[in-house]
Amino acid sequence: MSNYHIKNLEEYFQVYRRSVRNPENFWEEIAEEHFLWRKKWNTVLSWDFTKPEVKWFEGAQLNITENCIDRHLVTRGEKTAILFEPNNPNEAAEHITYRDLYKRVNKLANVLKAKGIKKGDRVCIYLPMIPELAVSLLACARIGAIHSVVFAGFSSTALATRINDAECKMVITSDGSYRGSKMIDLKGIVDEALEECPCVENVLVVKRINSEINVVQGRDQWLQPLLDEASDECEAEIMNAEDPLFILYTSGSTGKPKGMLHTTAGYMVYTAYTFKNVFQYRENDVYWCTADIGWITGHSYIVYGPLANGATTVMFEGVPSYPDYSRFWQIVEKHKVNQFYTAPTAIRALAKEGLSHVESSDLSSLKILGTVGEPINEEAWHWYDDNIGKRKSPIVDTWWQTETGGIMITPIPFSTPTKPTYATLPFPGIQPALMDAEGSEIKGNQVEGRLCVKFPWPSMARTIWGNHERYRNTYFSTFENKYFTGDGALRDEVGYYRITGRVDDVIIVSGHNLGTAPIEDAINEHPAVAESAIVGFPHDIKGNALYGYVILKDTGESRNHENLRKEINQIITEQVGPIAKLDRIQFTQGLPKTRSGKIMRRILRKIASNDISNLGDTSTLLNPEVVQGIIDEVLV
Ligand code: 6R9
Repeated sequence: MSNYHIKNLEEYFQVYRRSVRNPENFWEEIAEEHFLWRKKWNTVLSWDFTKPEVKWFEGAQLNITENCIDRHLVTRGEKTAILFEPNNPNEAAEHITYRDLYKRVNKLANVLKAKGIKKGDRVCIYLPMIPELAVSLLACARIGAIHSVVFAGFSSTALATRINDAECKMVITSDGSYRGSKMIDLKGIVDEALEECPCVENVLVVKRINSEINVVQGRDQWLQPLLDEASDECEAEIMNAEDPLFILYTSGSTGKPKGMLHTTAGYMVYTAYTFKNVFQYRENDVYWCTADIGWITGHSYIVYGPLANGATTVMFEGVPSYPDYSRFWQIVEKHKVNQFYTAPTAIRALAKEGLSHVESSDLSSLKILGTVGEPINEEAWHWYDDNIGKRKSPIVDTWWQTETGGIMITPIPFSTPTKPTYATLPFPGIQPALMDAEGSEIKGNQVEGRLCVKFPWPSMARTIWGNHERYRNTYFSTFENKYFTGDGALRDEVGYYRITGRVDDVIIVSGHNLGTAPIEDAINEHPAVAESAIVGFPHDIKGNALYGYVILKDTGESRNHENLRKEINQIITEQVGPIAKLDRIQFTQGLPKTRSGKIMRRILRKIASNDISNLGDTSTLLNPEVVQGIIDEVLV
């Protein structure tokens, strides 16, 4: 257990220095000691960022589910692996032991096989936060199928795009889902999506809300009867280290979503090692991450990282506001949660509701608090520290991305002194760099620049599914020989990092990454719309909200702007999903453009944020006169 648990700052620096001086040795030691391999590797790492090509633990063979489940059976067979807390607080929580999980995963794996799913096939998973979601990921991994989870809040159009891009043969979904007091017809959404998806042969349906569903003969089947018949033993497929484990889509600044591809061994080693250290997990702890498994945070830190450590991981089906705003804290008390990991947007929403919701619960079990997904503002950080952690529980502000697979910059609790709004120091093995606009690395402290990573780490995405050139172009072409994150950051006087936000056209709303392009495409489908541009503007709870500038076609008729606003948001809901709805829509005559025809979002952002005192240089615009026009419209 030499370097698995970092215990103090001195040890962090020692481990960090070693990890940078000799990365191969460092990761090899961790991989050797803490995992179950069918065969060891020949080479720890080979890499070339110009191609880009990165391979970890080549020659090794393993199955990640043997690491997440089988090997725990001897000592932890009766320990709770997944603690399921349903949407309805009156429905009993479910304690799924490692032995139960083993059986459920193997049964589903056998069902998938019987339906013709083989190693390398893609399976789309479109499920709410119920145990079958985690079980589905693991069942795919058991047989070497590549899972592609689509967040169950996405619309049928967004789902269809993702299914087609990965050419999924199967969809696993449910009749519907509970979200607070609402019920959502997931199967209906799948049916609509599949009208556009000829590649899907089978749909397996989990029964959750007992609703009537439309059954397409020969395609759709209820899952439970198939599970009842299936054996609970399924031999694990032996996977090569670099065999794909999953695809997960993330928004890009332009074009369709990017299917980030993660592979097996490196992802396992990195998520397990970061989980153990960032959350200082001890054997009998109860760990809860409130993310949805539809996002990378759920993949890495609800499912794979915790289970690889034999942890108890809570899965919550509901929302923080149902039945009321005390729900999170009641769950913490009920299950005596020790580590609690959530997003700044949730913290801000809960803070707004007042302390009475917090004070009614006993939070004394909490030891470590975490945040992820967007920069946390100082006020929210202090509210979290004062009222939830009672200034005793360190806050780990963890910076990372779908692309990075695991946590990259973070304090190590009880080792790294925290500082509000700072993600602090790189995790061992991570070599960040700040770059200036000319492409040179900015050395020293008290500097600000674009955040890059100079050296590979085991859980980095290996490609964009079906489009390696786009992968190279997006991440490895801006700065030579470096992975570019798309974020800006500053480094303070002691070397702590603070992430300042995206420097591209991705907008983070309530912690969800939204690309401007698909939303603008949706708006432009409205028959009255000629052109549109969206930007983010600061929002108390969501962090950013969306502001749309819309140019209407000149038809000579007068239009009812309120109705148009509703219609535009309706189209966005259908095409992208409700999370992408616009908070404000301004109908305008023109958009500021550069001479090459690119919309100058920088100016639109400032106007949307009510910050018109310093719009910067507008003289290079093709049409500088439209800027004043847009400002005047706001003032009316
Ligand atoms: C894990 C996850 C990635 C983007 C990332 C950055 C923002 C995430 C952050 C943070 C400041 C943090 N981000 N964590 N910004 N502080 N602690 O969220 O992945 O959904 O791909 O988003 O989120 O802008 O580039 P993903």
